[in-house]
Amino acid sequence: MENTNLIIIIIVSVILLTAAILVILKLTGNKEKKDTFIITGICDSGKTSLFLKLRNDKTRETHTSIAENEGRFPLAGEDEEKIFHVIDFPGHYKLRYKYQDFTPITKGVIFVVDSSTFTRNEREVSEYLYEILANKHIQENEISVLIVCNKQDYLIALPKERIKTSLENEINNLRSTRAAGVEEQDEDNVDDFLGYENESFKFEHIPNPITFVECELKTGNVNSGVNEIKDWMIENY
Ligand SMILES: Nc1nc2c(ncn2[C@@H]2O[C@H](COP(=O)(O)OP(=O)(O)O)[C@@H](O)[C@H]2O)c(=O)[nH]1
Ligand SMILES: *[C@@H]1O[C@H](CO)[C@@H](O)[C@H](O)[C@H]1NC(C)=O
Ligand SMILES: [Mg+2]
Repeated sequence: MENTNLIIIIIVSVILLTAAILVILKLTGNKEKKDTFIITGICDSGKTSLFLKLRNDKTRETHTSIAENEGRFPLAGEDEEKIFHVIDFPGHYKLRYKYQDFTPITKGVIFVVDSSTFTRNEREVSEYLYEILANKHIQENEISVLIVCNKQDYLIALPKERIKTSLENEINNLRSTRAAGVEEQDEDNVDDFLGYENESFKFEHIPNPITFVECELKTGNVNSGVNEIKDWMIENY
């Protein structure tokens, strides 16, 4: 008799405990909902121009001190039901690490490059991209990264293939000098070595899907590349 009571108590406890665990998992799962696209890149690359092109007129915009622009909106000219949370970060050196606060809820990273000044800024651009790819959340969640090679309207703009190769070479160099000391990033947040130790760095060696697109955001050109960016966002939605 006492035995049956004990068994009933155990069974009830197990059921209650399982229910509690499921509820907790559900709650924390929701909090970490990944729906954010972050737009990053060094100063003047065209981040704000891109943000404005993606947004449609019906945007309900919210401003915060950390971002230049932030909003939840359907992409201009696309399905109104699909609401994207997009944050345009300022590229100023001091604010550059702010994107890290959002990597736990990031769905995709849009990294904007000025293709017309790339040669001059190669090092700075590569260092910034390196930091992003080395971020713990970006790595663990294998976040997709879109590299937008902007300002293709300039004659001197480098094509995306050239930018890709240069970034790979720079990241390869950075990787070997990196181990010594990491900058302002949280040490827990970074894994310093990208790619295979036995081969020179290639984007194909990391688990994150990396895509390159060419675009021009200033001109009204219909083939401006903005549609490719939107398609990528919809694919990663
Ligand atoms: N020629 C040209 N200029 C661009 C293009 N995209 C942006 N710009 C200009 O580059 C400057 C910086 O753009 P902005 O979007 O403010 O860059 P951010 O600092 O990354 O937000 C602005 O003067 C833009 O008008 C482009 O595709 N072609
Ligand atoms: C280097 O290592 C990776 C994974 O560890 C492996 O897939 C690749 O074949 C290796 N390459 C060479 C040249 O040994
Ligand atoms: Mg801006």
